[in-house]
Amino acid sequence: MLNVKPSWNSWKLLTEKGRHIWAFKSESNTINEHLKNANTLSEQEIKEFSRDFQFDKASNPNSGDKVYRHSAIREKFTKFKGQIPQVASQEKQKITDALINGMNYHTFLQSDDGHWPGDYGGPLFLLPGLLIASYISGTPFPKAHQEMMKLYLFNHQNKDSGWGMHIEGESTMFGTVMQYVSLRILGVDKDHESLINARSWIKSNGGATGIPSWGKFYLATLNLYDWQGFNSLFPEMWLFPKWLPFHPSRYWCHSRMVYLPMAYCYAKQIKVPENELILSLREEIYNESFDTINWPSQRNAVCEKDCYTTPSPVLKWMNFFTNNYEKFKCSWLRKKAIAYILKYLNAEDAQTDYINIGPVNKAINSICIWDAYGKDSEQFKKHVARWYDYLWIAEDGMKMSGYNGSQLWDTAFATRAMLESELGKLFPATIEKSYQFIELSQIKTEHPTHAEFFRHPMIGSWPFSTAENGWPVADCTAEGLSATLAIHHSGLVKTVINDERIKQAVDIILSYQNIDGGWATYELTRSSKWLEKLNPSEVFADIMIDYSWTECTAACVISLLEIQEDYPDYKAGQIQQAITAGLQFILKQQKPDGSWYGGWAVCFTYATWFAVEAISKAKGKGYLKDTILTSSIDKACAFLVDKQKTDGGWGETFESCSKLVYTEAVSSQVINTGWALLTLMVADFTDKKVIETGVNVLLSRQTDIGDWPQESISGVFNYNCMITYANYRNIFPIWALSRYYDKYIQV
Ligand code: LAN
Repeated sequence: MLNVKPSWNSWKLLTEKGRHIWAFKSESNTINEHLKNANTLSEQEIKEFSRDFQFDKASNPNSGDKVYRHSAIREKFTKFKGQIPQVASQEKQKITDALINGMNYHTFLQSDDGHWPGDYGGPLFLLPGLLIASYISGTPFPKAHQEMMKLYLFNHQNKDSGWGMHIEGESTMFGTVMQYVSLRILGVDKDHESLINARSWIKSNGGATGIPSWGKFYLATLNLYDWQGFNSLFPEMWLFPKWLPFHPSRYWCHSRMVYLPMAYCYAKQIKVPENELILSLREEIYNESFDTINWPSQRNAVCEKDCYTTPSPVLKWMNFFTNNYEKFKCSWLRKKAIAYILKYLNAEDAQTDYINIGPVNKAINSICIWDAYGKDSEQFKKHVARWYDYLWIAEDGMKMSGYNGSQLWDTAFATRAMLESELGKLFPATIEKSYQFIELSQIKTEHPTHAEFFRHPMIGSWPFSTAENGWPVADCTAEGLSATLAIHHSGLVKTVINDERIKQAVDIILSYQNIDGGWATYELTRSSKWLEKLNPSEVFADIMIDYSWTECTAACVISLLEIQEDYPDYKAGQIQQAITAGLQFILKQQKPDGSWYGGWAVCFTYATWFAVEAISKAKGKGYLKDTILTSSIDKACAFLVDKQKTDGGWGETFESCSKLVYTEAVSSQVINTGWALLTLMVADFTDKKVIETGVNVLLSRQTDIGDWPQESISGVFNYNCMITYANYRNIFPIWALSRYYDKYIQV
């Protein structure tokens, strides 16, 4: 069982239609009251926090989501009470029992509204952004939250006293300066030992002038860096004619929505007034005296530990022009640009009910709205209310999530994993609740300003998190649809998502297909790859446009294949064409060694699973020549067999993602093992020994209550930043065991 610490119990997760917020010592279950007791924190309680949220990063930087999991199973947990099917042999019985235990445990983690809440932390540059927004706007977090945030920041300090981009990463200037400044904002004294050491890391690596551009931006808003040292964001570009191939409406929506509020802050040169803390920090983070720094020459200075993408000559030229433009800019045009940007920011706030598309623009939009309308404005208050949607508590403290959660995504996967075999039907109440959540999360209306602000149509789609977040995602729509179909097939629920809604989802999926045959994330690919030459981020790759991805494409192809079975008459010709082009795209992405690179999880085992799942489901149905499909599958299986570790499992590290080559983990990982097993089984791989030894790894790692251990980090974005998917350690072992049961055990 969990090694439960007393003060974990003072935090309670409140959930409502997918929204989740941690409340401190809350007697009530309503989200509105979650802050009621958070400001009265005694010295005694602070001591208890630092005792109970001690975390040993050295043994594993990944927390196990123990606080939520403990609260979910406390008092309620029981072993499975139903009838466990008796199967032919003892070996098979062991697997059946493990599957039931695994599902039984996971059902206890489902919240009343039907989704699976979980830790979605990992990146370390998110919480600092939010803290900076709270500092600039003079809106501090309650005491209880502040203490928990401090603990998180301290807990993730590396041995060398710096911090990484993400919890598993080596120290970088971006990570270190951002956490350092955050701790100071939270009131930690500069003579605290950890800060003394962190300072020496910063100074010995060249000082904060070498922080990458996103860090320069945050420091500038804090008046810790001169805006002169920041390449122009050319706010006027938002007034460009829309047909231009480099108009910002063609950027990947995440870049668009981050550079939008950044441009506002840049145009307004927002900075907090100097005060004691700021003056002191200016002395703490630089190697030279603040007043003598030659700011313009710092614009492209980046600490070598942070460099992931090098700025292209085109970007350098563009910066040359836009930086010079600043000297001669026309003030009415600038005002017009600011007005347009503000209108756009308001639209994004309204469309997402102030959640915003993600954690970065959440923080920066808050700063802009505070600047535009003031601290007491309704708009700013609505922003602040949503800060809490992004905060998560685990045994390592309070972190900022990479999104407002992964609600729909995890629910769809968990449901499909369970329903892969008949045994899932032993949990009808869980499936019923999942269905309610999936139903609730399908987007039903279009926002009035969606076309004006370049949004892809969304009626019938599913988002990654909640309907309120309201950004449709191509593969989340596919997963939502596949899960819906699986639930309908199970016969466990009364159908609410009717044919019309199913068809709307199909239409959305079709509308998302790119001309290269693949599917991207939130939108169509709206410009060409050369735009990447303008990527100014230094720390992320491929962020400028929305690219087609193997995983997104496979998810869409799979759901369309399922639709063809269930709704054979619906747009049959168009769907057939879409599937064919999708398969061709997937085949083209296969590496010579038989694997596929995964852009959204770690890594080759993930994308290989998606690809092989799609190809195997399509085989024998006349889409492409079966010989081509078979040879692709065979190569993929050979790849996996080659990577199987001696204990029978598979394991990759996050470096697979950033280095683009398969990087084997020291020990096998249950999540990678799950993906590899799912692949081999869907491929009907003939050497059953390979599969059995893999299954044994899953069985041997399972805990008494049916959980699996949290091992290494399993999610990624933009190649270089890792993100936690806490539910994956349950979902994928369950899914693999379900498939095993379905294929080899059930008679
Ligand atoms: C996500 C999370 C989900 C993910 C999948 C659905 C798994 C993927 O198949 C498509 C892309 C998507 C939707 C995705 C895109 C990038 C996100 C939104 C994230 C990884 C979560 C956080 C990340 C976002 C960009 C983080 C903020 C950082 C910036 C660089 C703006």
